[in-house]
Amino acid sequence: MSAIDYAEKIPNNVNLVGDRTLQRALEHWQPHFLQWWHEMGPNDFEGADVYLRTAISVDAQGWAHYGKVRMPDYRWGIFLADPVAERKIGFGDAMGQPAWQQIPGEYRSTLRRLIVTQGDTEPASVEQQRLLGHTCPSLYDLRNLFQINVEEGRHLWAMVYLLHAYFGRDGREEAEELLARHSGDADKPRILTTFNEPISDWLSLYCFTYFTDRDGKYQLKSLAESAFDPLARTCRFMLTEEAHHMFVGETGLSRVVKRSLEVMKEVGSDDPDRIRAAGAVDLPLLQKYLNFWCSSSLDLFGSEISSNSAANFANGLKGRPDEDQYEDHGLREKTLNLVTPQGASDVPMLNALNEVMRESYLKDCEIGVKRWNRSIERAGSQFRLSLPSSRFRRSIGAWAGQPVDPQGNLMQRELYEKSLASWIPSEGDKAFVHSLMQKVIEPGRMAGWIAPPERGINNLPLEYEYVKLH
Ligand code: BYC
Repeated sequence: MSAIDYAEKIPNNVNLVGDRTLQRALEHWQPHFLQWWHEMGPNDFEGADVYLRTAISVDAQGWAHYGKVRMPDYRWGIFLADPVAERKIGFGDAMGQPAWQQIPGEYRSTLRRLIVTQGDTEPASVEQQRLLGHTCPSLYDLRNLFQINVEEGRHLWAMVYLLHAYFGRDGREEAEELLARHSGDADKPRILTTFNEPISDWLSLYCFTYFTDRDGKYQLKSLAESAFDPLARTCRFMLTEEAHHMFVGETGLSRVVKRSLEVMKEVGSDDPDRIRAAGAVDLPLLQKYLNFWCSSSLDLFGSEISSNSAANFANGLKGRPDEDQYEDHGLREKTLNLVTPQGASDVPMLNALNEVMRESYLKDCEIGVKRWNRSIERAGSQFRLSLPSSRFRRSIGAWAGQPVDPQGNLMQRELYEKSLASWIPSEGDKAFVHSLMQKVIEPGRMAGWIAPPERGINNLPLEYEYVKLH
């Protein structure tokens, strides 16, 4: 078990003090990060005391540290999961060879691109969420938002450490660029589309943490298999933090469903207008938000047929999540039958790995939907939530720009354009959701559109003052 050295300016468990040049380079980047946090992080909450969880070691017990912290004082640092002795590469053409502690020259630029793409999403999400504090449904939720934000900040540190430690001057330049691109910026946007979408209401936040953070889980799991051991170790630790983000999404959406069902019972109707008039989210509206964020997040897996994915796997840079569960780790002989708008064809499995991952991601997304539907059924409603087809509203890959309905059927473009407003949130829907977003900050109280959570944080009561505002 590695203890984390909190006596240092940059808390770490990588013996930073033993590499003065790297330490100086990261200490040079640190004030740039803090300036970015000040300008682009949660707006107006720098003086608040937030009940946050901080890692004190990278094992399970190390998570037990909770306390009130002002966010700018949060101890962002560099934490890698403990090394596995004599770890071997677990897939691809170099399977069985020792994992790399340094990057082979020929994979430098590809690995840098992967690390930069991963790193770019972390500050992007903080930027996307920066105004949400002003409309929090409760102090409990506000605290969870800030917990996510500081951890995304730490995930940025994780990638910046790798860039500084293993990529020399190029890496240092990329680390600066990670703070220079901004979500939704017309000139310097974030790299991946979903991270340029505005998150201006809490329903979107719960969808984002349900769908987009779950892409994070899948991508981190596949990078946790990497032959490049420092990347694998840092992703393994990031995954332990990611779990809370998906928890916020799943329980957030469950609470929205629960409240909608209560209001349906109260007004004795499932008429969307009456549910909205009573100040709750009607289920068809929730379905539109699911359609939007799920389809956007499906793009994050890349094209169905991708030479990048084939090379990344064959060269040992990026595996499949939980590579151990498979029997064949080379995949040179396998094919997958893929249906594209051009028809069905067998493609080499190596080139279809983005699709393999997207399919298992969708299965994981189904789990929450099934649970929500069970509570809807128990409440006696006929309505059922569902996930859109992976062909719906795609901007990347074989189905990009195709007029496809949420069930996956190709249709006439004109009808598709007309129908889109009934499948994803219209301007009117967004205006309604925004009208619900009123800040609630009395300890223990909840906004009217969301049910309270089942329990508080770290066994504290719901009435606890999770954020002390000044
Ligand atoms: N938007 O062969 P292709 C997270 C680009 S989320 C814009 O189709 P490939 C988090 C692609 O970059 C996890 N561009 O796909 C969640 C490539 O461009 P270049 C983030 C896109 O390369 C919540 C070109 O299209 N981590 O952690 O096999 C909060 C052709 O690419 C998009 C990662 O993504 C898109 N949606 O796979 C906070 C892991 N999709 O390189 C955090 C690292 C594709 O030719 N990234 N493109 O200029 C990767 O593994 C891969 O880059 C991708 C794409 C899976 C994204």
